[in-house]
Amino acid sequence: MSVEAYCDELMDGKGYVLIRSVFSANELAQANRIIERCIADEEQKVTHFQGANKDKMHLQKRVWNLLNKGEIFVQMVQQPIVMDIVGRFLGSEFCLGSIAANCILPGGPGQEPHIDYPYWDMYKKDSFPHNINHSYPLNCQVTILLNDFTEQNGATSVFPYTQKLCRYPDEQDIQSYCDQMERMTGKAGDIAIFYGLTWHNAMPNLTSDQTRSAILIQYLPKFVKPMEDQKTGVNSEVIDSATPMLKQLLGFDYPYPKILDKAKAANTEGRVK
Ligand SMILES: O=C(O)CCC(=O)C(=O)O
Repeated sequence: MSVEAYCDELMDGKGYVLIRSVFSANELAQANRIIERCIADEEQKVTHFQGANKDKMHLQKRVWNLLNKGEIFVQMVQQPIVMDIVGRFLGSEFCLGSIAANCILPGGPGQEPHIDYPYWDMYKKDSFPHNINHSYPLNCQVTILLNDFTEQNGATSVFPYTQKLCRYPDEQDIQSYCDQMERMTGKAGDIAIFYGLTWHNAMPNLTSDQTRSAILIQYLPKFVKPMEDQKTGVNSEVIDSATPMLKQLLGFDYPYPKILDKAKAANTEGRVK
């Protein structure tokens, strides 16, 4: 499939595509080893989208800011096929909004259907620009399957074509569209690319012995503020050895906001008397 065809599918087709066998067993092993260590060490980290069952929230773990956690994530975030597709979809100077792991442990409850940043609070429609619609995208998500995703272990669900509705799903929407729901099942190393306006959610992990882990990468057009603060959150060692692509992703090539007169922000030199 061509880059154009992928973009058409994200925009006007189902809103998501699966690409098989993008990452090798060796790359997955490196990523899984680090993430397993992080989730063993850290306090439970709940996701920003909660499922219905609060008693089981500790069975979902999130590891944020992966660029600081290992070189493998620095490589994954710059995967060349993904760079081509996202660069066409969001414009060539796109940036990184977030890279995190989402692990659904056995018995983990999953999430409710939602849309992703910067659309994440679109239930307040009035806080978004007049006439906002899906026709030019402010988000592109990539999910890297770190182990096989099955219907049993909580493979992400997705509601095809809902990106075109450009709205946060309510209870009634979910009832009306549930027959059309599909699952992003696949093998470890596959990736899903989707437009974050497409309703989706992690599903409950019904197994008793398999953790379902994914890396979630959020890409944004150059002018949208990243969700994770890349410039201050990413370690200087990562920044100092960054490729030109990574520097772009971290927002170093984009000059705004900027002070455009001689006055310094913190003093009154520029005040007109
Ligand atoms: O892990 C998943 O399957 C989906 C996670 C997700 O959609 C999110 O946390 O925004």
